[in-house]
Amino acid sequence: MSYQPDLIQEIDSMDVETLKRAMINRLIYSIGKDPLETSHRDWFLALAQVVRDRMTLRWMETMRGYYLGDVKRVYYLSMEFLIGRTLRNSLLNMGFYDEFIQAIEEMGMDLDSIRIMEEEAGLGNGGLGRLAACFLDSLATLHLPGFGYGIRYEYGMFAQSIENGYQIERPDNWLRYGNPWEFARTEVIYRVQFRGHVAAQHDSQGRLCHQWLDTEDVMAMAFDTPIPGHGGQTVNNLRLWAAKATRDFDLKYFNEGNYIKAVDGKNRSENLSKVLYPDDTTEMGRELRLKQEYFFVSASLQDIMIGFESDGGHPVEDLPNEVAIQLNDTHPSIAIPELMRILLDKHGLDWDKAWDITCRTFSYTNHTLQPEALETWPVKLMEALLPRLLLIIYDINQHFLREVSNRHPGDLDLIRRVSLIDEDGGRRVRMAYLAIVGSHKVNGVAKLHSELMKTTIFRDFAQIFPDRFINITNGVTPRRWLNHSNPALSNLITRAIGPTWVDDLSRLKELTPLADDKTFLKEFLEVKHGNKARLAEMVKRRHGVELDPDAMFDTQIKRIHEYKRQLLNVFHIITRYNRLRANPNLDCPKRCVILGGKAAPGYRVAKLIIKLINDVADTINHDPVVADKLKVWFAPNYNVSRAMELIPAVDLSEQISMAGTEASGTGNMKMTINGALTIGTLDGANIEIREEVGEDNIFIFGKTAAEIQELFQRGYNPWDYYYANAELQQVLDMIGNGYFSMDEPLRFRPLFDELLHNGDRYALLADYQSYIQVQEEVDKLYQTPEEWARKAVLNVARSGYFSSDRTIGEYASQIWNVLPVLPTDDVRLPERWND
Ligand code: 26Q
Repeated sequence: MSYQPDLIQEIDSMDVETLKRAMINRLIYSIGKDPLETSHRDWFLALAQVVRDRMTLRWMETMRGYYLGDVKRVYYLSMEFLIGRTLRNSLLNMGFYDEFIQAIEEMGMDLDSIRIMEEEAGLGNGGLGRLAACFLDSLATLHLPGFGYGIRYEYGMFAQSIENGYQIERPDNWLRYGNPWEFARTEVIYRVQFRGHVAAQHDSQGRLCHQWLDTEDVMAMAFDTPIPGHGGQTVNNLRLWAAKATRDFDLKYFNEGNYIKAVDGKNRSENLSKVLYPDDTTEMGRELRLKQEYFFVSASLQDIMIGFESDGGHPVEDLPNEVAIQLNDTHPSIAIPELMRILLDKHGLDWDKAWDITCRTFSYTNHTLQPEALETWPVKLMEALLPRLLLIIYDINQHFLREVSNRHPGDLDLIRRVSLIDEDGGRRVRMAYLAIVGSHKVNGVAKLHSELMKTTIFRDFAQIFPDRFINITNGVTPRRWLNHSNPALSNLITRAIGPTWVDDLSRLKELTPLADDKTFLKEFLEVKHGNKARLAEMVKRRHGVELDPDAMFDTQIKRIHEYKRQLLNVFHIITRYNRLRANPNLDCPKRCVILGGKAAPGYRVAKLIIKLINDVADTINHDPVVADKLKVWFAPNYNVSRAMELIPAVDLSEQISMAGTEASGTGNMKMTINGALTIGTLDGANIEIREEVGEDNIFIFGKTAAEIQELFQRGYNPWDYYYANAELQQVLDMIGNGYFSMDEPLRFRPLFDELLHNGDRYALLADYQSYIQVQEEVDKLYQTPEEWARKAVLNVARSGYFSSDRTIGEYASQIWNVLPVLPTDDVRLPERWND
């Protein structure tokens, strides 16, 4: 059929009557439900389609514009995209939220009861995955040609429930009722090879050629999700891959007459995209994980190359001018040898040319300094699973090490240290080193982290490639994390300075003079109190737990990890409890301490910390002596939706990792822009938060990264601190001796032992006193609400730097060299297409 633009019905009407008609017709014709007999979920699915319809043409026009403009594109490769719910975000970004609400209400429904029927897309663990989602929002908002590539996990991050104080994991079957946002591209499907062997032979010109043969293949099928930017003009694409069995796989066994085995094999290859690994640092070496990584990388690169080749007939040497590929941590770093494989084996390029193209195409973001969290894979596993890629990695290593030894003749120890292969204790491929060597830029995610990267884990590389290492401080999208999640504060801000802050967060600085305006401060306090009251009501309804909105909401929400030191928070809670028990009339404001976060299912200590928090909460919340001064609540199943409810209600943001361990943090930024004050160490982005908001408007405690280093070099003895501080000793003894676990007195002994007999790796004891002292200052300030509000308003006013728009602008200019593509009318329903 020929292309006939006049037949296309442009679905862009946003008036209330049209919306109502669309909603009911979608319900009937797409969902197949009788309007007289519907559930909230049916309505959600129908409404989602109404919204998606209004993005679809803009999305096609955006893609068309990139194609016609022949512009350089950026591809963001990430194992995780922690998107959360989409309905309200799309409505607000597309700009018809109010009309939509009115339409729903006129039909006798309310948005909230429908909106919560949406399953959240929890395709990520925590910060790294959520950062990828914020970046997609900013790319589209800035009109940048940016595409996300990842895996369409059938099961995302597990759901956490708390039973008897323990974490219980349940599978997250998020696709059960269908996903209304995605388009299945049954025709966009690529073959991904595994196992087999490599045959090397010389071609007619005498060049060595490699063939990867007799492989076991899996197919990758594309699912596309439109990503609207703020304003709804640019709509980008997120492409996620699902594993499908190959047809020849089936045939082989069907022909043998073994039906069961054929179907079983099919199931096993489709398992590849079944589940997200619920581990946000250690616990590596699982074969399925490596398969997932290569699976999505191989499919993405095939797709990228097809896009490149169909776009303007560029020679392959032009790739780095047309394409930038960002590696979100090392998880997709197998892309470097994979692109080499394509250039060498498919395009027949010589090594030097292929390597030059590869390095100029890739860049790598590092998200952790902890050496034990750096990804490595056993050579044996890689040899079995990806034999051709291992050979290429060997060749990359050989070229690299030759260059190093030319520059540093005879330095054999340097060669051993920087080799892509770790030869000690079972040979392993060091993926971070591979990512550095194969990229033109390597960035850390906050100033301190980027500095430490160069002086610790990657010291040798920073000397070899001094211009390669840069910092790009993380950010968060102000659309989701302020405009959507905190309407009360957003309205207050907009009334004061107008609406432009939503896509130019630096405008928040115009709030600065209002920090001295008593009426504004009063309004700010009312907004915060309202948010707390709303949260308290929800918590009461869902969990039966009473939170007093007049109390200070003191909040630590993030993955449970020893380095993040939730235990230090518990030390403070217990100290406060002991002080109140000893002196029930102690003059301090009422606190409600909220903790939340998931522990990796195999992380024993983290799970025990959750149980401790719940046992401590149980003791304290049942003690009438402290009832009107202290309350502790562990918020179960912390995820993006819970974060959006909690963060607007936070007074005090706990960012208390040991200095030098938290690469950046992004929750810290979200709470700052929502008018919380931070209590934190000089770690990650906390340092830059202090720089922005001013040291009088943040509570900093504890040792610096340098002091921590020195402490451990000197020989840190936690017992010194135990004996020097009676309150600390009491806290530790209560935990270790079963004060909170009378039914099982030794339950928490492993935590006590970790701290006192195992060296207290994260220096909780060393930072305890300073933490407690600063908490006293927090108390004092909270007793003068107006002073507190003044500082909180200054935090908001000075938080503009932490927008991911600023972050993405820096990636675009310093790494990718991509430019915005402003929406024009030329791309709208052209007369002829494809000539
Ligand atoms: C690796 C191998 C096997 C299984 C799982 C993993 C894995 C998965 C997720 C390793 C790491 C992660 C996630 C790491 C992460 O979220 N890091 C955080 O990234 C944020 C964004 O830059 C920072 O703000 C945080 O400081 C950092 O902890």
